Amino acid sequence: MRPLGNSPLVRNDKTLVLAHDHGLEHGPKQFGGVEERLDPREVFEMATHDAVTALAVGKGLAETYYPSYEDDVNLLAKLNGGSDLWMGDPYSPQNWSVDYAAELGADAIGYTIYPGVNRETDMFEDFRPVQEAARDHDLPIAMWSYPRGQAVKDHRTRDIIAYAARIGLELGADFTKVKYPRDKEAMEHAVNAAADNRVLLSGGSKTSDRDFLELVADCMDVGVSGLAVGRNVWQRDDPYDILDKLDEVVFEGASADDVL
Ligand code: FBP
Repeated sequence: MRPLGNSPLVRNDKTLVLAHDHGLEHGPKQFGGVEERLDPREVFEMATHDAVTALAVGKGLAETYYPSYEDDVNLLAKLNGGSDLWMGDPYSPQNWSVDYAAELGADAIGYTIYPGVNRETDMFEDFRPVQEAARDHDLPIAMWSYPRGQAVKDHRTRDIIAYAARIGLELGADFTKVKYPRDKEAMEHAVNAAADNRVLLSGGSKTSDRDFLELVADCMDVGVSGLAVGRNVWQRDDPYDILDKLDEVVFEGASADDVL
C-alpha cells in the first residue's frame, strides 16, 4: 500500500471516517427524529470519539465549526457535492480547493466520482488537479466511487463494485469508498480488484445494531480497511454506543457477537 506516513486517518492500519455531508447531499429530511443534529456541533462532538479517525464535512461546516474542534477532530475535507434536488445526469461539482482545505487544517481530502455518468470524462478531469494538489500538500485522498448513469443498471453488482474499487487505484486515490455489493465474497473481490488501494465500506441507510455490525465485521474479515459511515452512526439514538462497538469491530477485530 502507498505509505501514508503518520496520517491520523489510520489507526492499527484501519480507518473510520464519520461522514456528515448529508445536509448537502440529501437535505434536512435525513435528520427526521434527530433534529437536534441539524446543529453540526452535535456531530463534531461525536467525531471526538476515539473510534473516529476523521470527520468528512464540506466547506461551510469546516469553515464554521472546525476551528473549535481542530485539537480533537481530524478533518477530511469533502471537496465536491451536490443536492438531491438536481434531476439531471449525476455530477458532483467541486466547491472548494485543496489549497483552501489545507489552509483550514485538513488532514485528508475527499472527492466523489460517479463512474459511468454522461459527464464521467469531466469528473475524471476535475479529479486530476485535486489529486495532484493533494499530493503536493501530502494529504491522503479518499474517493467516494459510486457508479451511476444510464449504463449502470444495478450499481451494487459484484462486477460494478469491483470496478468502482479499481477506479480508485487507477486514478490515484489512497482510499476508495464503495457501497456494499450485497455479499461478502463480492466485497473480497472488490478488495482484490483494488490491489494496494484501501477500500472503505460506505455505511448506507440505518439498520439494526446487529445487521450493521455483522456487515462491518464481514467486510473487515475480507480485507476492507474500515468504513466511512454517516447515517448508521448519527441517526441512532445513542451514537456513542455504536461508536464504542465499532471501535472494537474495526480496530480490534471483534465480531458482532463479541460486542452485542
Ligand atoms: P452513509 O453512511 O449515511 O450512507 O453516508 C455515506 C455517504 O457516502 C455520504 O458521504 C453521502 O452523503 C451519501 O452517502 C451519499 O449517498 P448517495 O449518493 O447514495 O445518496
